[in-house]
Amino acid sequence: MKKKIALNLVSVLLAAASCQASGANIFVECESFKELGGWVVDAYSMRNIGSAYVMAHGYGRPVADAVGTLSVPAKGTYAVWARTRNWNAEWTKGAAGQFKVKVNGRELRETLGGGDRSWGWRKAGEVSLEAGAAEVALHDLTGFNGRCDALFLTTTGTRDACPYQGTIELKFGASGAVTAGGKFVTGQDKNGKDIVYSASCSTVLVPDAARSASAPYQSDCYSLYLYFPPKAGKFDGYGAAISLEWDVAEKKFSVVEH
Ligand SMILES: [Ca+2]
Repeated sequence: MKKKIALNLVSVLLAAASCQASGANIFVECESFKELGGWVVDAYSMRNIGSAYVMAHGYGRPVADAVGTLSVPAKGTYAVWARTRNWNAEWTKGAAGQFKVKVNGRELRETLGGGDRSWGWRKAGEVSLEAGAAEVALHDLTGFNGRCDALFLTTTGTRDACPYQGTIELKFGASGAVTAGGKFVTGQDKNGKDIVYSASCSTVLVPDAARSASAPYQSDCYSLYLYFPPKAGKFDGYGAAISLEWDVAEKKFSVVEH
């Protein structure tokens, strides 16, 4: 369920579950899987999430599994997170595109594709893995456009929250433009020190000069997305997305938390 937080300050910090990430992390893009099965690569949400995703386009019949290979750095119990969304949530309560994640042929507990319409990390389950290669698969259940962008397996944060979260800072400039920056803890180095990534978006929301200064934003819904460019050998590639609503009467933004 959505809730709103009023933004009255020039700058506001959104504490999105600060984390103490450590241990082993594995990140994999689903569109890079060695076999896509019946899943197709779609780039429709590139502007919002910074990546392509795979989609089970089966005209109502479940499609064949998409299968990828993981390189597991260390033995352990891994929480498995999938970046996905419920694409039909704004029209119906049910989820049309449902799927599960399989690791080494075993289905994980949670059915994915439901919940909120926005893209986010949803927990697929937990699995014990040995160091070395492992096989991961997306197992379609409905054949009706389930979507998955990426998978993240981690030996930390196995209970409640994906550890790949952090803090987003919004800044409202004098011109009405909104910029955002953020810091995310994405792991620990060999000395146990947090690895903190910073990112900024310089031109996220720019008001239309043709509108009045008091109500520069016409549409009522905006999304901000922080993107961490991939670096070789490190887990990264994504930040987080937030949604803003412009209240015309109040002339201020609200942050919509999904
Ligand atoms: Ca992707």
